[in-house]
Formats: sequence, structure tokens, C-alpha cells
Amino acid sequence: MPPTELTLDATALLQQIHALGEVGRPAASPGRTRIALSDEDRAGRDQLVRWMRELGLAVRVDRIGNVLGILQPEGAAAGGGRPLMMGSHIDTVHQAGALDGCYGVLAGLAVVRAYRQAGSQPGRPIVVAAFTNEEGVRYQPDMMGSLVYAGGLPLQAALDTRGIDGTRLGDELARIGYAGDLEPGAIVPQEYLELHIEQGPVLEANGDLIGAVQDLQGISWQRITVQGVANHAGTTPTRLRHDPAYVAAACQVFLREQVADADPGTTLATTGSLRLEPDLINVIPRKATFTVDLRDPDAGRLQAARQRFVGFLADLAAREGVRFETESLVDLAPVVFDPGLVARIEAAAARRSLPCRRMTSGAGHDAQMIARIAPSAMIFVPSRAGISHNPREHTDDAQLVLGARVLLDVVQGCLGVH
Ligand code: HGY
Ligand code: MN
Ligand code: MN
Repeated sequence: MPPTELTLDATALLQQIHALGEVGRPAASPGRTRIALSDEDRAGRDQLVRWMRELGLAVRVDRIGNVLGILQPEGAAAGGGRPLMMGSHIDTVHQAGALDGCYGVLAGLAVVRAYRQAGSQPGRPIVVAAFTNEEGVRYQPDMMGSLVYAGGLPLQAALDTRGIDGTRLGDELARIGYAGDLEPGAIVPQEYLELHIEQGPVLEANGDLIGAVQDLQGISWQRITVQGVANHAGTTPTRLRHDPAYVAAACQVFLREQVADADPGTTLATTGSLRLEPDLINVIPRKATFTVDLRDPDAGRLQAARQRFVGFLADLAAREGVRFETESLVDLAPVVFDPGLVARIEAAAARRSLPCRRMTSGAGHDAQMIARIAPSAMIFVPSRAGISHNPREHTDDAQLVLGARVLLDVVQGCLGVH
């Protein structure tokens, strides 16, 4: 007689989170780095595939390198039907924490393990997915593997993408041995669930343990190139300067004071990358290249912020006598997740008397792409001090286990135990 409630193997989950966190972490370093399609990413993928195979999952890799572990029910439960998909990513930013993305993928394995250890079957297939290049730090856009999977970016365009290091994505994918043969999106899930750390301060600040993520804010990424005139730092009067560094700095002030701090203060603006050339102490730069990451839950506000910024840049460039170019890398509208799945997450938390809050995701996630092809939702757990994309990223083990338990409850509610 199958059990009415599956048991989560918390020890195995935490062990795998720790073990994967060691892949790409130099001995003396607090953080790990597994940039998409790097040798370290390959090592993380190889480890994940081994764990998938240990659980008896059929492993498929698609043509953009997404890794899918498939549990196909047998016997009476093999009633077919489209799979329930859980997933996230295992590529990281530079010097990352151990949880971003990895937690959701390994919790998916923990759900499969619960069925295996109970000798039970789900009523439909389960797919655990690790999507390629979620972080988008080497190749833009981010969430690339899931975007291709959802049909939002042509495969060939993704394969031909040039990285910030000049490499071609398709070549690197082949080099690490993950240019698979499955057509991206060939397996359309009936629903998609992603468990993830919040990466922000909201849950912790409010004493909540579970976030039922109902929507995800819009994201705009632009790369700005400003061409000025290199000149001598000591002999060039200010009035004769055409200084890209000054333009880039003025843009930062504008983005903070006129965009991020403006009412209602929901737009976030970040310059994460700034490069000056020739980058020498006594030379007025000839060129500045910088990125602008804008986020807002409201599509109209996001587009207005984007336009106001470019308008400011155009006026400033004319006054400073410099030329500029803007390259759009990402322009994603906000996404609303499936209300039915969000309600299931809340109900699962309530059954365990876990304080739960409906919320918006500040970060981008693969779920926002898969939501284009299937009902999707996310479960968040707290991040200590809201820190992420930083080796100090941390969530207490007990909180990680509770999040995975809620995921298992929701999956069990969708698939049953046979
Ligand atoms: O940029 C993001 O929000 C995600 O971490 N890729
Ligand atoms: Mn992530
Ligand atoms: Mn991330």
C-alpha cells in the first residue's frame, strides 16, 4: 500500500547542496564560480548527471544544453500525461553562493528520491531540469536555456551568441560535451515549479518562511558604448574635453537620483559592468562601455524609465561632444504566475503552519520563461540579510528543508502517490 505522505530525505538534499557547492570553489575561496559553459560548469553538469542516473532517471540533453532528468512511471501509474517539471539552473555568477539555482534543481532530485525510497510512483512523469546559462553573465540574455526551451529565442541565434570573452556559445557548448540532440521544448510540461532562495530581504524581514511567488518583475538590460576623445589629463582644459568617463558617471547619478529614487520608487537601476579604455591614470578615456540593468514590476514604468534614461544620455552626449550607442540585451515584460499553483503552495505551507507570503520576484528566473508554455509558479525560502550573488549567500538548513518539503507536498498533490 503506497504511503499517503512521502518522506523527504533531508540529509541527502543538504549533502548534495554542499557537494555541488564545492565544484568550482578554489580551496582558499569562499565562493564558487561556474560561469556558463566553462570547465567548472561542465564539472557541475557531470556531477548532476551522475546523481540523476543514481536515481534511475533517464537523462536527456537538448541542443542548447539543457539537462533533463526524466522519471517515467511504470506499471499501473504509467497513465501517461504530460510531465510535471521542476528545475532551475546550476551555472553561477563569479564568486557565487552555493544555493542560487542549485537548490531548486537538487530539491527536484529530492522529490524524485522520496518516490524512489517509498517504492512509489507519481501519477504522471516527472522532469527535473537544469537550464543552460541562466545567469547570462558571459552570454546574454540571461535565462537563455529556458528562453530557447520556451520558444522565445531561436536556437541558432542562441548558438551563435558571442560572449563577453569573444567565444561563440555553440562552440563552447560542444567543447564541454553538452550539445545534446533533443529539440528544446520537445517535452512540454503540464506544470512547472521552481524552488529558489529569495535573494532579497522580504521574507526574513517579515518572519516568513515560505514565499508563494505570484509574479516576477520586468527586466531590461542595455549595453552602452560612449566614444569620446582620448587626451592628456594635465593639459586639456575641461571645456575642451569629450570625456566618456564623465558621461558614464553622470549616467550613474541620473539612474540613482532620477530613476531609482523617483516616485513610486519601484524601479531598480544597476550598473554592474563599467570599462574605460585605455584605462590609464593620466589619459582622458577615449571610450566607456557600461551596462544598465533596470527592473520594475510594472511594464509601463519600466519602459518609461528606459526611455527617460536614453533621453538623458542623448542630451548629455550632445553637450559633451561624444558619440554613443545603446545595445538592448534583454527586454522582458513582467510575468504573472499560475494562480492555481500559487494557491497550492500557500495551502501546502498552511498545512504545515509555515508563515507564508505572496510576493513578487525581484530576480529573473527560468520560471518566467517556462511560464510561456506551461502554468508555472515559484516557491521562495528566506535569504539571510537578503544577500545573494555573493559568497555570503545563506539560508539555514532547516529553512532549506522546509522549502523542499513544501515542494514535495505540492508535487504530491499534483501527481499523487501510486
Ligand atoms: O539577473 C537575474 O535576475 C538572474 O540572476 N539571472
Ligand atoms: Mn537563480
Ligand atoms: Mn542568480
